[in-house]
Amino acid sequence: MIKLYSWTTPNGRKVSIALEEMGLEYESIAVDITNDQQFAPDFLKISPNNKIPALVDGEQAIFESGAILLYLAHKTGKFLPPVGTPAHWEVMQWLMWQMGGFGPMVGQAHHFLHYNPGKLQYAEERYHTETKRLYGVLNKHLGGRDFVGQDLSIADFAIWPWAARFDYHKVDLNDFPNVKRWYLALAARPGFQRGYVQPIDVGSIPLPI
Ligand SMILES: N[C@@H](CCC(=O)N[C@@H](CS)C(=O)NCC(=O)O)C(=O)O
Repeated sequence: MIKLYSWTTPNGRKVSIALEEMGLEYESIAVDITNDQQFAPDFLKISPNNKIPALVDGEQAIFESGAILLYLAHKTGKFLPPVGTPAHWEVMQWLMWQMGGFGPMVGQAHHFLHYNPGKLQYAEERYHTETKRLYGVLNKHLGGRDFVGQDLSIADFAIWPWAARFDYHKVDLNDFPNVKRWYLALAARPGFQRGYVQPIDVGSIPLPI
């Protein structure tokens, strides 16, 4: 059976949501990154960058959430349109947008605004401004659409768990109505709800007022 090594963070939830939506059986293994379990020698063998998520499927071990999402999409033939179609590249470009921007920049916003407030005003402003800029880009894209791609895809699985931390990066989803509509619609899916509470349940999906 597939083994998912993960923790209760956006990057971990991307993969548990994907596994749930794909209907794949998996064992969810908690790697408590607040207690340095990501540095355990056995974990470093499958995730040499000492980060969750990582996945083992038989002989295949794989780390980096974007690579794992692509692996699962290729394995199942689900949630990624065929290579060579415009729909495929639309999903890929938004997946890369998340991996290169919406994850790293919003992650920095969490570091300065949520975990270390008041320590460095310049950094707080820089990452808050960039986070809101990225929300603006996503909000514009989602105008008149239900999903990031033409249908539900690994791009939604990648982006949504980061938006679920809107309170950490101090974004009011009411300022981004298309993002809010998309966020709430996906939050209502049983697959997202099951994936959100992996590998341990620390509370249900946050809903904006
Ligand atoms: N680019 C990586 C980022 C993974 C990542 O930042 N994971 C964090 C939790 S969300 C982590 O494991 N941090 C532990 C550490 O840095 O020691 C991915 O998308 O998989």
